[in-house]
Amino acid sequence: MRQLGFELFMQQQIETLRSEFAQDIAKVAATHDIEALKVKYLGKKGPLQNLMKFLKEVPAEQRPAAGKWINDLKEEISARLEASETTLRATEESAKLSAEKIDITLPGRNRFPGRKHIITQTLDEMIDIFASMGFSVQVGPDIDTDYYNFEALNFAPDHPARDMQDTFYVAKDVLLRTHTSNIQVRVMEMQKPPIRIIAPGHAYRNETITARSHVFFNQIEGLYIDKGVTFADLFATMDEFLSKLFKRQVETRFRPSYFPFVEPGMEVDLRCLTCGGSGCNLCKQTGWLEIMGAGMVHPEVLKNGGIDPEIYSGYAWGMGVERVILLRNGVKDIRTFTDNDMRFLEQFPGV
Ligand code: 2NM
Repeated sequence: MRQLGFELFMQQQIETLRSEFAQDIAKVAATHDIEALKVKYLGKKGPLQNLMKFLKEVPAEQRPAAGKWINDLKEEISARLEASETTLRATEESAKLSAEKIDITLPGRNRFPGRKHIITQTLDEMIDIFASMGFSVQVGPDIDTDYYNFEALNFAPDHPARDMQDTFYVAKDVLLRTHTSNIQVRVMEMQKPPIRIIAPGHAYRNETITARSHVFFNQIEGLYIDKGVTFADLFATMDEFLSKLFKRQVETRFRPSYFPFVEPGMEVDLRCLTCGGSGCNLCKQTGWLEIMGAGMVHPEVLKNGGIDPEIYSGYAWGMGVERVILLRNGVKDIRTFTDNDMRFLEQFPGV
Protein backbone atom coordinates (compact mmCIF):
# COMPACT_ATOMS: atom_id res chain seq x y z
CA MET A 1 0.00 0.00 0.00
CA ARG A 2 2.69 2.37 0.96
CA GLN A 3 4.56 1.50 -2.23
CA LEU A 4 1.43 2.11 -4.30
CA GLY A 5 0.94 5.39 -2.40
CA PHE A 6 4.29 6.79 -3.54
CA GLU A 7 3.69 5.69 -7.08
CA LEU A 8 0.27 7.31 -7.23
CA PHE A 9 1.48 10.46 -5.59
CA MET A 10 4.33 10.82 -8.10
CA GLN A 11 2.08 10.14 -11.05
CA GLN A 12 -0.42 12.72 -9.85
CA GLN A 13 2.27 15.31 -9.32
CA ILE A 14 3.69 14.68 -12.75
CA GLU A 15 0.33 14.79 -14.50
CA THR A 16 -0.60 18.00 -12.70
CA LEU A 17 2.68 19.56 -13.80
CA ARG A 18 2.22 18.33 -17.36
CA SER A 19 -1.23 19.86 -17.70
CA GLU A 20 -0.16 23.08 -15.99
CA PHE A 21 2.71 23.32 -18.49
CA ALA A 22 0.32 22.57 -21.37
CA GLN A 23 -1.84 25.53 -20.30
CA ASP A 24 1.21 27.79 -19.91
CA ILE A 25 2.75 26.98 -23.26
CA ALA A 26 -0.58 27.47 -25.02
CA LYS A 27 -0.51 31.11 -23.87
CA VAL A 28 3.03 31.81 -25.12
CA ALA A 29 3.15 34.68 -27.63
CA ALA A 30 6.80 35.74 -27.83
CA THR A 31 10.30 34.46 -27.18
CA HIS A 32 10.53 36.31 -23.89
CA ASP A 33 7.53 34.23 -22.65
CA ILE A 34 9.59 31.12 -23.42
CA GLU A 35 12.41 32.48 -21.30
CA ALA A 36 9.98 32.92 -18.40
CA LEU A 37 8.74 29.34 -18.75
CA LYS A 38 12.30 28.00 -18.85
CA VAL A 39 12.93 29.66 -15.51
CA LYS A 40 9.61 28.53 -14.09
CA TYR A 41 9.85 24.82 -15.04
CA LEU A 42 13.54 24.08 -15.51
CA GLY A 43 15.07 26.49 -13.01
CA LYS A 44 16.79 25.45 -9.76
CA LYS A 45 13.72 26.28 -7.69
CA GLY A 46 11.24 24.78 -10.18
CA PRO A 47 8.71 21.98 -9.54
CA LEU A 48 10.79 19.32 -11.31
CA GLN A 49 13.70 20.08 -9.02
CA ASN A 50 11.33 19.73 -6.04
CA LEU A 51 10.20 16.32 -7.27
CA MET A 52 13.86 15.30 -7.60
CA LYS A 53 14.37 16.17 -3.94
CA PHE A 54 11.28 14.11 -3.07
CA LEU A 55 12.89 11.06 -4.75
CA LYS A 56 14.90 10.48 -1.60
CA GLU A 57 11.64 9.57 0.14
CA VAL A 58 10.71 6.99 -2.50
CA PRO A 59 11.59 3.37 -1.66
CA ALA A 60 14.74 2.25 -3.37
CA GLU A 61 13.12 -0.32 -5.71
CA GLN A 62 10.73 2.29 -7.13
CA ARG A 63 13.23 5.07 -7.30
CA PRO A 64 14.58 4.34 -10.83
CA ALA A 65 11.09 4.26 -12.32
CA ALA A 66 10.03 7.44 -10.51
CA GLY A 67 13.28 9.14 -11.53
CA LYS A 68 12.59 8.23 -15.13
CA TRP A 69 9.11 9.76 -15.01
CA ILE A 70 10.56 13.03 -13.78
CA ASN A 71 13.31 12.99 -16.41
CA ASP A 72 10.87 12.15 -19.17
CA LEU A 73 8.70 15.13 -18.23
CA LYS A 74 11.74 17.36 -18.00
CA GLU A 75 12.86 16.35 -21.49
CA GLU A 76 9.35 16.71 -22.84
CA ILE A 77 9.10 20.23 -21.39
CA SER A 78 12.49 21.38 -22.71
CA ALA A 79 11.83 19.87 -26.15
CA ARG A 80 8.52 21.68 -26.45
CA LEU A 81 10.05 24.93 -25.22
CA GLU A 82 12.89 24.64 -27.77
CA ALA A 83 10.49 23.90 -30.62
CA SER A 84 8.22 26.75 -29.70
CA GLU A 85 11.17 29.11 -29.34
CA THR A 86 12.50 28.25 -32.81
CA THR A 87 9.13 28.99 -34.44
CA LEU A 88 8.62 32.21 -32.51
CA ARG A 89 12.12 33.42 -33.24
CA ALA A 90 11.58 32.95 -36.99
CA THR A 91 8.27 34.84 -36.83
CA GLU A 92 9.79 37.68 -34.83
CA GLU A 93 12.77 37.91 -37.18
CA SER A 94 10.64 38.24 -40.31
CA ALA A 95 8.34 40.75 -38.59
CA LYS A 96 11.40 42.81 -37.72
CA LEU A 97 12.75 42.61 -41.27
CA SER A 98 9.51 43.67 -42.90
CA ALA A 99 9.22 46.57 -40.45
CA GLU A 100 12.72 47.65 -41.50
CA LYS A 101 11.91 47.59 -45.19
CA ILE A 102 13.57 50.49 -47.03
CA ASP A 103 11.16 52.88 -48.69
CA ILE A 104 12.92 53.56 -51.96
CA THR A 105 10.39 56.25 -52.85
CA LEU A 106 11.69 58.54 -50.08
CA PRO A 107 13.76 61.49 -51.35
CA GLY A 108 17.52 61.00 -50.89
CA ARG A 109 19.56 62.77 -48.23
CA ASN A 110 21.70 65.63 -49.49
CA ARG A 111 25.41 64.91 -49.46
CA PHE A 112 28.00 67.66 -49.21
CA PRO A 113 31.00 66.51 -51.20
CA GLY A 114 33.01 69.65 -50.45
CA ARG A 115 34.82 71.72 -53.03
CA LYS A 116 38.25 73.08 -53.79
CA HIS A 117 39.23 76.22 -51.91
CA ILE A 118 39.31 79.29 -54.17
CA ILE A 119 43.10 79.41 -53.75
CA THR A 120 43.44 75.83 -55.01
CA GLN A 121 41.02 76.55 -57.87
CA THR A 122 43.03 79.58 -58.95
CA LEU A 123 46.37 77.81 -58.57
CA ASP A 124 45.06 74.89 -60.65
CA GLU A 125 43.99 77.30 -63.38
CA MET A 126 47.42 78.98 -63.42
CA ILE A 127 49.15 75.60 -63.55
CA ASP A 128 46.94 74.52 -66.46
CA ILE A 129 47.85 77.62 -68.46
CA PHE A 130 51.59 77.14 -67.95
CA ALA A 131 51.34 73.40 -68.53
CA SER A 132 49.77 74.17 -71.93
CA MET A 133 52.87 76.26 -72.69
CA GLY A 134 55.21 73.38 -71.84
CA PHE A 135 56.10 74.18 -68.22
CA SER A 136 56.22 71.37 -65.65
CA VAL A 137 55.31 71.70 -61.96
CA GLN A 138 58.05 71.34 -59.34
CA VAL A 139 57.73 71.38 -55.56
CA GLY A 140 60.12 71.81 -52.64
CA PRO A 141 60.27 72.04 -48.83
CA ASP A 142 58.43 74.75 -46.84
CA ILE A 143 61.20 74.60 -44.25
CA ASP A 144 64.60 75.14 -45.80
CA THR A 145 68.09 76.41 -45.13
CA ASP A 146 69.35 79.97 -45.46
CA TYR A 147 71.39 78.77 -48.45
CA TYR A 148 68.42 77.69 -50.62
CA ASN A 149 66.15 80.56 -49.56
CA PHE A 150 68.70 83.42 -49.63
CA GLU A 151 72.37 82.76 -50.28
CA ALA A 152 72.08 80.85 -53.56
CA LEU A 153 69.60 83.49 -54.76
CA ASN A 154 72.14 86.32 -54.44
CA PHE A 155 70.69 87.88 -51.29
CA ALA A 156 73.66 89.61 -49.63
CA PRO A 157 74.41 88.46 -46.05
CA ASP A 158 73.12 91.79 -44.71
CA HIS A 159 70.04 91.92 -46.95
CA PRO A 160 67.06 93.24 -44.93
CA ALA A 161 64.86 90.30 -46.01
CA ARG A 162 67.06 88.03 -43.87
CA ASP A 163 66.19 90.08 -40.81
CA MET A 164 64.37 88.30 -37.98
CA GLN A 165 61.57 90.83 -38.46
CA ASP A 166 60.84 89.56 -41.98
CA THR A 167 61.72 85.89 -41.77
CA PHE A 168 60.53 83.13 -39.44
CA TYR A 169 63.63 81.28 -38.27
CA VAL A 170 63.27 77.72 -36.99
CA ALA A 171 66.93 77.55 -35.97
CA LYS A 172 70.13 79.27 -37.00
CA ASP A 173 70.25 79.02 -40.83
CA VAL A 174 66.92 77.10 -40.92
CA LEU A 175 63.75 79.02 -41.83
CA LEU A 176 60.24 78.99 -43.27
CA ARG A 177 60.78 79.88 -46.92
CA THR A 178 59.92 83.49 -47.77
CA HIS A 179 59.21 82.59 -51.43
CA THR A 180 59.11 79.40 -53.50
CA SER A 181 62.41 80.26 -55.25
CA ASN A 182 64.18 77.63 -53.14
CA ILE A 183 62.58 75.17 -55.57
CA GLN A 184 64.28 76.78 -58.58
CA VAL A 185 67.74 76.51 -56.99
CA ARG A 186 67.30 72.75 -56.51
CA VAL A 187 65.95 72.33 -60.04
CA MET A 188 69.00 74.15 -61.48
CA GLU A 189 71.29 71.91 -59.39
CA MET A 190 69.57 68.76 -60.67
CA GLN A 191 68.62 69.51 -64.30
CA LYS A 192 70.48 70.66 -67.37
CA PRO A 193 68.91 73.38 -69.57
CA PRO A 194 66.50 73.67 -71.23
CA ILE A 195 64.64 74.16 -67.95
CA ARG A 196 61.00 75.21 -68.10
CA ILE A 197 59.29 74.89 -64.72
CA ILE A 198 56.75 76.51 -62.43
CA ALA A 199 57.03 76.42 -58.63
CA PRO A 200 53.75 76.82 -56.73
CA GLY A 201 53.52 76.62 -52.94
CA HIS A 202 53.25 78.28 -49.54
CA ALA A 203 55.47 81.16 -48.48
CA TYR A 204 55.86 82.76 -45.04
CA ARG A 205 56.80 86.25 -43.92
CA ASN A 206 56.92 87.73 -40.46
CA GLU A 207 54.56 90.64 -41.14
CA THR A 208 51.66 92.28 -39.37
CA ILE A 209 48.43 90.63 -40.54
CA THR A 210 46.16 93.12 -42.34
CA ALA A 211 43.56 93.05 -45.12
CA ARG A 212 46.41 93.06 -47.67
CA SER A 213 49.30 91.23 -46.01
CA HIS A 214 49.56 87.97 -44.15
CA VAL A 215 52.22 85.79 -42.56
CA PHE A 216 51.14 82.90 -44.76
CA PHE A 217 50.39 83.13 -48.47
CA ASN A 218 50.56 81.22 -51.73
CA GLN A 219 53.00 81.94 -54.49
CA ILE A 220 53.63 80.72 -57.97
CA GLU A 221 56.97 81.30 -59.61
CA GLY A 222 58.39 80.32 -62.95
CA LEU A 223 61.78 79.74 -64.52
CA TYR A 224 62.86 79.31 -68.13
CA ILE A 225 66.54 78.71 -68.96
CA ASP A 226 67.98 77.88 -72.37
CA LYS A 227 70.43 79.24 -74.93
CA GLY A 228 69.35 82.68 -76.17
CA VAL A 229 66.42 83.36 -73.84
CA THR A 230 65.66 87.10 -73.83
CA PHE A 231 63.36 89.72 -72.36
CA ALA A 232 61.17 89.35 -75.46
CA ASP A 233 60.38 85.75 -74.46
CA LEU A 234 59.44 86.92 -70.98
CA PHE A 235 57.13 89.69 -72.27
CA ALA A 236 55.38 87.39 -74.71
CA THR A 237 54.91 84.60 -72.17
CA MET A 238 53.57 86.93 -69.48
CA ASP A 239 51.14 88.64 -71.89
CA GLU A 240 49.84 85.26 -73.03
CA PHE A 241 49.55 83.94 -69.47
CA LEU A 242 47.79 87.05 -68.11
CA SER A 243 45.36 87.18 -71.05
CA LYS A 244 44.37 83.55 -70.46
CA LEU A 245 44.12 84.08 -66.69
CA PHE A 246 41.92 87.18 -66.94
CA LYS A 247 40.07 85.85 -69.98
CA ARG A 248 40.59 88.97 -72.08
CA GLN A 249 43.37 90.61 -74.10
CA VAL A 250 45.22 92.38 -71.27
CA GLU A 251 47.43 95.43 -71.63
CA THR A 252 50.70 95.19 -69.65
CA ARG A 253 53.43 97.60 -68.57
CA PHE A 254 56.93 96.54 -67.50
CA ARG A 255 58.59 98.83 -64.95
CA PRO A 256 62.23 98.57 -63.87
CA SER A 257 62.51 97.26 -60.31
CA TYR A 258 64.98 95.47 -58.06
CA PHE A 259 65.04 91.82 -56.92
CA PRO A 260 68.39 90.33 -55.84
CA PHE A 261 68.00 87.17 -57.94
CA VAL A 262 67.42 88.92 -61.28
CA GLU A 263 69.25 91.53 -63.38
CA PRO A 264 67.56 93.46 -64.80
CA GLY A 265 64.47 93.14 -62.68
CA MET A 266 61.03 94.55 -63.22
CA GLU A 267 57.46 94.70 -62.10
CA VAL A 268 54.59 93.82 -64.40
CA ASP A 269 51.49 96.03 -64.25
CA LEU A 270 48.11 95.31 -65.74
CA ARG A 271 45.81 97.96 -67.20
CA CYS A 272 43.10 98.30 -64.51
CA LEU A 273 40.42 95.64 -64.93
CA THR A 274 37.63 97.80 -63.50
CA CYS A 275 38.13 101.28 -64.99
CA GLY A 276 40.24 100.39 -68.04
CA GLY A 277 42.79 103.06 -67.06
CA SER A 278 40.69 106.12 -66.25
CA GLY A 279 41.30 105.71 -62.52
CA CYS A 280 39.21 104.08 -59.79
CA ASN A 281 39.45 102.73 -56.23
CA LEU A 282 40.83 99.34 -57.30
CA CYS A 283 43.86 100.92 -59.06
CA LYS A 284 44.05 103.79 -56.56
CA GLN A 285 43.51 106.24 -59.45
CA THR A 286 46.70 105.11 -61.22
CA GLY A 287 45.00 103.16 -64.01
CA TRP A 288 47.40 100.22 -63.40
CA LEU A 289 47.43 97.14 -61.15
CA GLU A 290 50.67 95.54 -59.91
CA ILE A 291 50.46 91.87 -60.71
CA MET A 292 53.91 90.25 -60.64
CA GLY A 293 57.68 90.58 -60.41
CA ALA A 294 60.07 89.26 -63.03
CA GLY A 295 63.48 89.57 -64.60
CA MET A 296 66.46 87.88 -66.22
CA VAL A 297 68.05 85.36 -63.83
CA HIS A 298 71.19 86.89 -62.26
CA PRO A 299 74.47 85.32 -63.53
CA GLU A 300 75.48 84.58 -59.91
CA VAL A 301 72.24 82.60 -59.40
CA LEU A 302 72.87 80.59 -62.57
CA LYS A 303 76.42 79.86 -61.38
CA ASN A 304 75.15 78.76 -57.96
CA GLY A 305 72.83 76.36 -59.76
CA GLY A 306 75.73 74.92 -61.76
CA ILE A 307 74.71 76.62 -65.02
CA ASP A 308 77.24 78.56 -67.12
CA PRO A 309 75.92 82.13 -67.64
CA GLU A 310 78.24 82.51 -70.66
CA ILE A 311 76.25 79.83 -72.48
CA TYR A 312 72.77 80.07 -71.02
CA SER A 313 70.34 82.79 -70.04
CA GLY A 314 66.91 82.66 -68.48
CA TYR A 315 64.00 84.58 -67.14
CA ALA A 316 62.13 84.11 -63.84
CA TRP A 317 58.99 85.58 -62.36
CA GLY A 318 56.87 85.36 -59.24
CA MET A 319 53.37 86.30 -58.18
CA GLY A 320 50.98 85.99 -55.24
CA VAL A 321 47.92 83.78 -55.74
CA GLU A 322 45.81 85.68 -53.18
CA ARG A 323 46.49 88.94 -55.02
CA VAL A 324 45.09 87.47 -58.26
CA ILE A 325 41.91 86.44 -56.43
CA LEU A 326 41.52 89.93 -54.94
CA LEU A 327 41.64 91.32 -58.48
CA ARG A 328 39.61 88.63 -60.28
CA ASN A 329 36.94 87.89 -57.67
CA GLY A 330 36.64 91.20 -55.84
CA VAL A 331 37.69 89.76 -52.48
CA LYS A 332 38.51 92.67 -50.15
CA ASP A 333 40.42 91.06 -47.27
CA ILE A 334 42.96 88.22 -47.55
CA ARG A 335 42.17 87.12 -43.99
CA THR A 336 38.87 85.69 -45.28
CA PHE A 337 40.87 82.99 -47.13
CA THR A 338 41.81 81.36 -43.83
CA ASP A 339 38.67 82.15 -41.76
CA ASN A 340 36.96 78.92 -42.92
CA ASP A 341 33.61 80.72 -43.03
CA MET A 342 31.30 78.64 -45.22
CA ARG A 343 29.43 81.75 -46.37
CA PHE A 344 32.65 83.01 -47.91
CA LEU A 345 33.86 79.68 -49.31
CA GLU A 346 30.49 78.81 -50.89
CA GLN A 347 30.78 81.82 -53.19
CA PHE A 348 33.39 79.87 -55.18
CA PRO A 349 31.67 76.64 -56.20
CA GLY A 350 34.36 75.75 -58.75
CA VAL A 351 33.85 72.78 -61.01
C1 2NM B 1 59.97 87.23 -58.25
C2 2NM B 1 60.40 88.32 -58.99
C3 2NM B 1 61.53 88.17 -59.82
C4 2NM B 1 62.46 84.63 -59.15
C5 2NM B 1 63.78 84.40 -59.48
C6 2NM B 1 63.98 83.07 -59.32
C7 2NM B 1 65.22 82.31 -59.53
F1 2NM B 1 65.30 81.32 -58.66
F2 2NM B 1 65.22 81.78 -60.73
F3 2NM B 1 66.24 83.08 -59.40
N1 2NM B 1 62.85 82.53 -58.88
N2 2NM B 1 61.91 83.49 -58.78
C8 2NM B 1 61.73 85.90 -59.13
C9 2NM B 1 62.18 86.96 -59.86
C10 2NM B 1 60.64 86.03 -58.32
O1 2NM B 1 58.89 87.25 -57.41
C11 2NM B 1 58.23 88.44 -57.17
